[in-house]
Amino acid sequence: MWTIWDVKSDTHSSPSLRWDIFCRVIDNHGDLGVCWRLCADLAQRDHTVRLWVDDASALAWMAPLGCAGVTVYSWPCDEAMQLLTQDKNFQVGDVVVEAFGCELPEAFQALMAQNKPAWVNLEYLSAEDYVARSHGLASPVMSGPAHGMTKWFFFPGFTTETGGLLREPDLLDALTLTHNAHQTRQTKFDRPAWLSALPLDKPISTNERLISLFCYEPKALPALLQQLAQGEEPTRLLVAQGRPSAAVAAATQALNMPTSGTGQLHISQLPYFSQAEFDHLLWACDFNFVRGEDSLVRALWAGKPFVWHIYPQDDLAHHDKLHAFEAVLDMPADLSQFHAIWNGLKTGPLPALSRATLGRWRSWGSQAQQRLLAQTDLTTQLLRFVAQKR
Ligand code: TRH
Repeated sequence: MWTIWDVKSDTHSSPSLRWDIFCRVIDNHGDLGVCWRLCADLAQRDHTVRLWVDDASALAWMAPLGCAGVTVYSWPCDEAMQLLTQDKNFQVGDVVVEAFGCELPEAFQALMAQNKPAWVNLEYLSAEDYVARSHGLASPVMSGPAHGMTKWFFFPGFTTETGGLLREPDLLDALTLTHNAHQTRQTKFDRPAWLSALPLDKPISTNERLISLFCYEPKALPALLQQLAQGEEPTRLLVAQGRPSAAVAAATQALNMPTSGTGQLHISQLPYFSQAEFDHLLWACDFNFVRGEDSLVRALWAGKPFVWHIYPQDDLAHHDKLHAFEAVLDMPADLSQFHAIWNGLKTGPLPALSRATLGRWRSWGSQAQQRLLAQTDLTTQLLRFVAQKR
């Protein structure tokens, strides 16, 4: 079972490598979401990946078809890992990725000490200044079975001094932007066909403005629902499963609003999508509410206006993180104000999502996308990085 690494022939400029990627699911879906995107991107570039994860259950909807070149293993308990690594046929990969500082099993580390793979600690995404300072730093291992080895910090980010953002080589093909006579953007993605295939309670009509909702439990959610219900045009709110759906149910109940909305607002529940379909949702909507880490990046690639619900931290460290993000992408002041209220940094009325406002924010979303497209993507940077470290 462990012997055979299905190594593909080296047809690309960088050699095909064997990767061991370790992921612990802390909460929500971002840890696994980011790791899966990385695994699939590497496999698409002819690498072979073993993903070790302590809770792979979300892959049933995130990646129901799996991905050729990626094998998922449940993270074994220490004893089981010890047995595994004692198997003479078991080999450590060329690169080991410890995602988000998850500690690698000691038995695995012991094997690494013999085989000396490149050891990368993939960190969380932030726009804060420390990222550029810390990206690529060495962390000598001073104790334990891998004593004497070096771990390397790899920080995703929004500037050229960082490890960049995950962006698959073919993402742009699907998103290739052309301009029609009215200068509205079109993509190769067939939006009308995709929307009409959605399993919704009521078909979408062409005059409806589409807003997706993927969030935690923002205090301002009832205010948003009220604003949309009283808005100048009909809005369809497409609500993601899980916490967003529960938050909307609580908000409608608090407002004494029908669960399907009222006035200009119609609320529809979405199914759990695969990651690819989730991307399509972001491309299809006029405005996206996203959260955490991975959906933020995908909202940026969609080039549409969006609001980010940042992962809240007890020590309020997310406040600085949010401000750094707003600054690095020159967010318009009223969109910043929306973020401050949505994320609970301020109270007050949410800026109105009027047609004119969304138009301005759309230009910003498009500029942000273009600016980030000039950056080398994370996987390409990671491949260059490990080539220097092996
Ligand atoms: O789920 P999240 O809130 O994850 C968070 C963050 O990553 C945060 O930084 C981390 O500390 C915390 O988890 C533990 O949001 P995120 O990062 O956007 O991850 C959601 C993933 O789920 C993303 O890969 C997209 C995917 N997804 C689907 O594939 N289908 C769906 O229907 C939905 C709603 C999401």
